[in-house]
Order: sequence, then structure tokens, then C-alpha cells
Amino acid sequence: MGRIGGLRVIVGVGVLSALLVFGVSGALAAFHGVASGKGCTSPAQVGDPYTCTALISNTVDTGHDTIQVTGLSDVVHSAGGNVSSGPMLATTGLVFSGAVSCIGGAGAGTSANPYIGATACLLPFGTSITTKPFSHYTVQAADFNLPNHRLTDTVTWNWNNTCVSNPDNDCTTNPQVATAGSSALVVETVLASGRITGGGSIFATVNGTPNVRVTHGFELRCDPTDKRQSLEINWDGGNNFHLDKIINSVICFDDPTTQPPPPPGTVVDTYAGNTLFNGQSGFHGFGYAVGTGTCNKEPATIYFIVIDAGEPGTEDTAEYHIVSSGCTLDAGPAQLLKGNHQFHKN
Ligand SMILES: [Ca+2]
Ligand SMILES: [Ca+2]
Repeated sequence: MGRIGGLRVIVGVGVLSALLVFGVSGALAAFHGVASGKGCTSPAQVGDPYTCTALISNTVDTGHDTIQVTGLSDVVHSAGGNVSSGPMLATTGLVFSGAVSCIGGAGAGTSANPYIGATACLLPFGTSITTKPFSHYTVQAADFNLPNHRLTDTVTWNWNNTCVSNPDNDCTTNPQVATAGSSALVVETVLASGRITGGGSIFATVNGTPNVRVTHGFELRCDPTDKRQSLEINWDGGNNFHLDKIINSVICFDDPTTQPPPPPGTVVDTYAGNTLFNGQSGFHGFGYAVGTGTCNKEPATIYFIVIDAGEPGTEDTAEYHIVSSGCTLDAGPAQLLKGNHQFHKN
């Protein structure tokens, strides 16, 4: 899998959990707690780093108190057993949302200049910390045999309430932990220089109108730097998207959960990427391939995933999201009603 600017963009399955320490002083008791989340790059190729990001958010404390974060660690539940990162708050880049303050290190707390070296951070109510992508584990061949071919993990934040705001006199500054888990599909077979060709129609609700036929045709290379990329989409009486180039990392791989397997001569079934769309992953929890082009002659960005699930193309799938001043389109994931997608080794 590739990288953008040396850093993976995090995609995939994230789970948000909230931990509440319940006050018991009556009907107006405040709830003290934090929310935590985690997301990892999916799919994850055998031999690649398993890369994740984590979040802690002070948004559920109904007393609106400030919380303190004092630790961060991560465990990957690999086929060979649990693998722990050890303490990693100080070694992980921290990106702030709101007026977070940390001690022990330096940095602006922005994505471009994350805070590094923190020993503790204060999060006023309404603020959060998101980590930069981190990895402490390399995906092993045996991980492919985990249930559902999924590698899972658990992040743990150590935190405590500061009890500055304590309307019910029921707050505690005792140490707490907040955990969150996520997962990534482990893939063995990746095509670095192949391509997918074909086209067809799916039906989508477009700007409130149901069952609009969306027709596409493409020849897309698994190497995103290959200039020979084409993708045309037409719908609803004259709307047109035209792809100029792919702008992120692409991964062509065998999704073990896509059946039937591709026909002989091809080894992969999924063309996807490593980018979220509006914070969300796409078909089967994968990241999107992203390209730029024009929609109705205006500049446009497209997020898409296309699948070749064998012959004929009735199981083949397409998903498109186009952002442009010239049009909007959110179509799929949906199986083709007409057409066929076909992977080629070269
Ligand atoms: Ca497959
Ligand atoms: Ca097909």
C-alpha cells in the first residue's frame, strides 16, 4: 500500500465508545466521563505496518468539567497473541481540537505541527485530541487466518477528571481508563500494476430523485501514478463526470469476503484506496480511491470503489461520490444492473 506525503491516511473501521462514571446524588446528577475512538487502515496487506489513529474527546461530561489525559497505549490482537505498544503518549503526535494544553513536550497541536513529548494534557469540555497515525506492529501472514480475516486492536487512554466543575459534589479525580477498538481486513494478494476495465449502470437516488440510472465506463490502473486513467460517468439527462487523474494511493486486492472469486486469469477483485469520504469508509469498510476531473465542466473530485466479482457482471459493484460546483452525485455501493467489470494482470 502507498502513502501520501509519507503518511498513511487513516481509513476503515472505527468504533466510538463512551465511558461514563455515574454520579448518584439525585435526579440532577451530572455524568462524568469521556468518549474515545480508534480507526485503522483497512485493508492491511501482509508485510505492511498496521496503522491506526486514536481519539479522546471531552464531549459527554454533563458537568462540563476539564479532564486530564496522562497515558496512551495500544494492543494489537494478532494471530500470535497480543502485541502491546507500551506507553506511547509521549512518542505519538497529538492534534488538538479546541483549547487543549499539554506539558512535557512541544508542538502546535496541529496536523502539520503536532504536539510531541506530552506527559499530560488538559482537555476543557468540548475539546478533543486525535493522534497522528501510529504503528507498532507489522501484519503477519498468519493474521490472514484470523476470524473473518480481520486483525483487531484496542487502544487505551489513561485519564482523570479534574473536578473543577463539580455541581453535585460527586466527582472523583481517581485514575480512569477509556478504551476503543477497531479492525482491518488482512489481505494477502495485491496487484501492483494491473488494471480494471469495463462499465455498466447502477441506480441511485440523485438530489432526492430515486432510481436514476448512473452509467459509467472506465479503464483504471492500480498504479495511481500511471497517467493512463479513464473514468466517465453519465446520469440523468446530460450530467457528465470526466476523470483526469488519480490523486491518492490505490490498492487493488483480493477481498476474501467478496464472492464468487474472480475468474481464472485474475487474482484480485477490488479497486479501492486509502482515503475517507466525509470521515466515512466505503464498500466493505474500505477507503476510497480519489481522483480529480470535471463535472459538467466544473472542477470535481471523485471518491470511488469498484469491484469485479466474476462473470457475468451482476455481482460487480460500483460506488461513487462526486464533489463539485458543477454537480453532486452519491451513487452506490450498488451492484450492476447492466455491464461488467474485469480485472487484468497487466
Ligand atoms: Ca475475493
Ligand atoms: Ca466482472
